[in-house]
Parts: sequence; structure tokens; C-alpha cells
Amino acid sequence: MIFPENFVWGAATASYQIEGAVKEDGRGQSIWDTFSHTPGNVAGGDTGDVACDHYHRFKDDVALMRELRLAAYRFSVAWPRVQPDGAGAINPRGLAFYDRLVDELLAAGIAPYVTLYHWDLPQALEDRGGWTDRDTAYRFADYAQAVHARLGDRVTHWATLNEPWVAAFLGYGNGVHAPGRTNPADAMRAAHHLLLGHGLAARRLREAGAESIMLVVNSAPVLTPAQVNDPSAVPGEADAAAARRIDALLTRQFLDPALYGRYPAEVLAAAERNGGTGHIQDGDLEIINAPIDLVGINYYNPCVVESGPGLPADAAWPGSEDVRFAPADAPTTAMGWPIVPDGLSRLLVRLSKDYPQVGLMITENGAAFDDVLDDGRVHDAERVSYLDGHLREVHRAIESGADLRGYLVWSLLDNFEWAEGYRRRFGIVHVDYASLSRVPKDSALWFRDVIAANGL
Ligand code: IFM
Repeated sequence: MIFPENFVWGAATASYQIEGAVKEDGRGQSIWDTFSHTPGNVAGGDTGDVACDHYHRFKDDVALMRELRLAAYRFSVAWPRVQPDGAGAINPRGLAFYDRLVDELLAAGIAPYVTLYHWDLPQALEDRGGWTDRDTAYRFADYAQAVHARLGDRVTHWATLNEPWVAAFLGYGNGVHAPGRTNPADAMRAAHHLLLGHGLAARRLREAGAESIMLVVNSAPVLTPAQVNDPSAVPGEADAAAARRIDALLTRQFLDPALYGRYPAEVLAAAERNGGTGHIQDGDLEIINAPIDLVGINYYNPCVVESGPGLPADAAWPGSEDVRFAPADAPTTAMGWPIVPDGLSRLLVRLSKDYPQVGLMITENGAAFDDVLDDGRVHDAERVSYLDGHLREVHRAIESGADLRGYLVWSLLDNFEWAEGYRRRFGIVHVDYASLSRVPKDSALWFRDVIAANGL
């Protein structure tokens, strides 16, 4: 099973999840510092204060990436390192870290894929309303431009936002993520302003000469329970309508504005029921519809729903009235997420048909399991099986015509898994949080061989 020539193999991480060094070199406070330091928000009271200490160990981490033969490394820039208050003065010491990282990667023959926003909003901006405030979108564009000005001579691949659905609906809807707000109207506004920020930043990046610009979304096929194990199952009309609505809220809410300059009717209806659509100003959709080159797909599991007459909307899903979120008949990871590899090929084939104007890249895929470090090895056979199963589906999607450019595993390192803290391990490299030593798991060695063979 050989992948196309030039298929990009790599791994992904995010700033707050691995860097640590939260008070160094002039870094400002982010919403995740505030949130994780508030008791009750994160399992075990964990914070990103030290995380994997990547800030100090990045050279060793890049050396490890090289040993694993990664061709690409997707990392995110911490906005509060670059602009401690989220606006105005740039902190050159913060930017210098990413400068060193990019140079180290390039010297190792690894292409940097820079994500500008992976959820660590400067707290100063949250104090002024965060993503519910339209101005944050403009501040984001300024920040994006500043990062590009420093790294753009060496970085080709840029992503604006990581998973705006999660940032908006877990951050402002059910409050499980920072900033921990729980207001459906705020969540709808935040989603729109994130998109506006994406469009503004994409335009600035393009004007500054960025070659490849991408928006990264958490997407999934929305299936009825019967469709999980039987793609040919035909749902009844009520279940199909529930699935269509959730698909609009999860995927089309972001990709339709970004790629077609319009919101799905279901999203406008959800906004109408939750604070109205007044925050969507004339001209916004045109800005959001800035030309981009790639859509990054973060896939972990399908979303399973059926009709649930009379049920109220889920707090993370404004507009999901009368829908039941159902369990899938499938094995699960340590996160409790169902393992449905062919959900990925179903998703990719569908997205490449619906959005043929862009290429696709798997910017995250992976799984948490309860790994055990045993005599210097981690025999994570379940992760190998998860990755193997999903890569076969990636290959299947390519054979069916999906324009898929690469696959980045989530994650390079075990790291701070947001509200789950350090107890959930997604890395292909084990991190001992006491000594901070790294040990490649069996999955890392397996992935290295997949890369070497350009296939399975
Ligand atoms: O750890 C996260 C990542 O930050 C965004 N996508 C999903 C991963 C696993 O939950």
C-alpha cells in the first residue's frame, strides 16, 4: 500500500500542550494559564506550566523527529509569547524562540507547518471580551502578520486557526475549555469572529507572500447508529435530518463560509435562536472567503446522532434541539472515543467532493491509550493498530480520488491534554513527566518504518 510521491509524513503538537516556560522571555498570560490554574477545571489540577519543557528541549525534540524520519512538523505559535497583551508591541524574545525552532527544523530537513492559533488567547484580550468581541479578529490578523514578518522567509506552510469549533463551543458554549464561558449566544459570536480572524489573517499572509495557507478543522462524518458499522444503511427521515443539522454545525459552519462565502441555513437558524445574527456584518463573509490552499482535517472519531424529539440543545451544540448524541457500537480509546477507521475515508471522500477547490491534509489523527513504560519500551500495540487502520483508510480515500496531501500524527509527544491534563497520552513518544525524558513508543518506530517505505 504505497502512498503518492510527495505525500507529506509528519507529526503535530501545540504550544500550550508542550512548551512550558510560561513565564519566560516576556511571555504574557493566556486564557489557558488562567483556566488551568482555576481549581476544578483540569483533571488532577494539572497546568501547562512545565508541560514537556519543549521550550528548553526543542533541539533534542527536533533530533528525535529526525530519527523518526519526519518530513514535516506542525507546531503552533503562542500568541502571548509574541504579543504579551494580544495587541501592540511585539516581544522579540518570544518570536526568537520560534525563529530558533524553525532554523533547527530546516537544518534537520523537516518542513515547519506553523499554526497561528491553537487556543492560547492572550488573557488581556479575553478581559476585553475574547472571541465574542469583534476586535479580537483584527488583533489576530495583526499578530499573524507579525509572525509572518519574522518567519515568512523560511516558512512555506501556514495554518490560521486550529479547530475553531472547539475554541468557540467548548470555550464559550459548555465551558469545558478556556475561557470556560457557558453562553450559547457567546459561542455563536465567537465562532463567527474566529472565522473573521481567519479571513483577515489569510489575506494578510497572502499579501505578505505566504505560499500555502490552510484552515484546520475538527471534522467527522455525522452518522446514525446503524451507519457506524454499515455505510449502506439508509436512515429514516428524522434521523437523517438530525445528522444533516449536526453536520452543518460541526463542519459546514466553518467550511462553507471559508470556501463559499456563505453560512448554511441551519447555522443561521441556530444563531437566530441564540442571540441573533447581528454580529454577522455586511462584507464579513467576503472577508472570510479569502482564498486558501488547503483544509487541514483533524479526525478522531465519527459523531453519532439520531432524532431525539423534545430534547434540549446540548451546551456545546447551540441549535441541536431534538437531537440525541448516541454511543457508537465500536471499541473505544482511553478518551472513550469510538474507533471507526473507515469514518475517515467516508469523510475525506465527501469533503473532497464538496470542496474541490482545496487540497486536504490530515493535520491530526491519533489516539490516547493507557500506555505502560516497561523496561525502557512502550508496547503500544493498540495505537499501532489505530494508526494502521486509519492510514489504510487514508489510502483508500486517495484511491477514490480525494486530493490528500499528507498525514500528521497527533501527537509527537505525550502532552497536556487540555481538561484531561496529563492523564491522557496521545504521543508516539512517551514523556516521563517527573524526569521529562522521552522514549519513542513502538508506534513511533512503526511510523518511522511507514515513512521510510512511504506506505504500509
Ligand atoms: O490534544 C488535542 C489537540 O489539541 C486538538 N485536537 C484534538 C487533540 C486530542 O484531543
